[in-house]
Amino acid sequence: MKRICVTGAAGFIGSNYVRYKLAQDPGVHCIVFDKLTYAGNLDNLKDLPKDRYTFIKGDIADKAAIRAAMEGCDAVVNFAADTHVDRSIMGATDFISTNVTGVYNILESARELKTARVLLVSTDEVYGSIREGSFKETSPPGPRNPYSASKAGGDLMGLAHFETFRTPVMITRGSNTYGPYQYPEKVMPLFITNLIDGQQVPLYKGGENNVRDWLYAEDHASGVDTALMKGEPGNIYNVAGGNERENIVLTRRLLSLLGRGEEFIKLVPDRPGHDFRYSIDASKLRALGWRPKMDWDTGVAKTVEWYKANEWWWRKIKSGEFLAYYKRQYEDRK
Ligand code: NAD
Ligand code: TDX
Repeated sequence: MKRICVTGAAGFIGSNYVRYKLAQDPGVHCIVFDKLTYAGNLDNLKDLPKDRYTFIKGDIADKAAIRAAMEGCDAVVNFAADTHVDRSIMGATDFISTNVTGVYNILESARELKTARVLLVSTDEVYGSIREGSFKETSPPGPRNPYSASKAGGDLMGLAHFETFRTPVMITRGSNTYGPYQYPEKVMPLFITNLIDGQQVPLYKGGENNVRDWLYAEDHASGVDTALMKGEPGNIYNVAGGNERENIVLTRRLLSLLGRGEEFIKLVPDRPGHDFRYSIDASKLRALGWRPKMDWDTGVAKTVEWYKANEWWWRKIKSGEFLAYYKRQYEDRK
């Protein structure tokens, strides 16, 4: 593959994917197409060689713009999304525009341009919550919040496009991802940066024992790439970290790594409709040769070290828009 359009690649996982892909394949050039929402940040790509990618600012909800960016590309990998559950609870209009209409525009552009491979990056959240066992790719979607409902909408449109037009669509559904360059609204970077600053961490009360399955960003990138290169069109591939932890266990691990005591935990009102547990079975992707490489203890320690060493990256983000959101999300909660 010579030229890949990677949408949303100025965000967390997309930028980790471009870093991974450029290192894996010296002959590939990436078209980075990104709207630069509050979560998009060109600093995420700063260390990458400028001649290996081309940045285009644009919105996947703008059909002409995304079509033009995809022209001449062998593949499109879509990371562009509105991604934060709590923000989707405050209002989901942008989520629907990007995660459903935007995905539809990518599919239509791929059909018109005869793009050889289309990979839609999705999430384990589309299956909903599960008390015991793990969801397989054949499990029906059961999203329970506006974010996951919008992602399920995009997935279903992708599968329908394959059935109707034979658009060569693959879908990956990853578990909770962590690592460098994650916007500090998500639990791990939020808690790490608060603790570095000597601030309490807002743990959702009633959700302390809720479970998430943690996947290191580079392992998510290699999972997406395995599906892109070896997957069968019309198929879904789960990408699981295999590291299920209760939120309280994660929180205590971060406190310990950052030398803070239990008094740094502040229990705040729970997220409405808070999903209890996510769990997916990734044996289908493993059958294509994929394995996650990072163990949880090392990955969390490395992530803490990265945020400690890269204050230049997150201090400018934890200002302006972020502070307004933080106040609205945490201080004004009734
Ligand atoms: P992120 O919020 O860090 O980045 C999203 C990127 O998409 C940003 O660069 C943003 O500017 C861009 N974007 C948003 N709307 C756009 C639009 N309309 N047009 C073009 N660009 C747009 O997200 P992330 O955590 O890196 O997630 C990437 C993908 O992975 C998403 O599809 C998400 O659903 C999925 N996913 C995330 C996780 C996780 O734990 N973070 C887990 C599983 C799946
Ligand atoms: O302040 C917080 N306090 C808290 O207790 C935040 C932000 C979260 N939490 C809890 C809620 C969840 O149980 O931590 C857990 C993880 O929360 P998030 O980081 O918001 O992630 P989650 O809601 O699980 O969704 C994530 O994983 C799937 C990503 O944000 C999605 O984009 C992805 O699809």
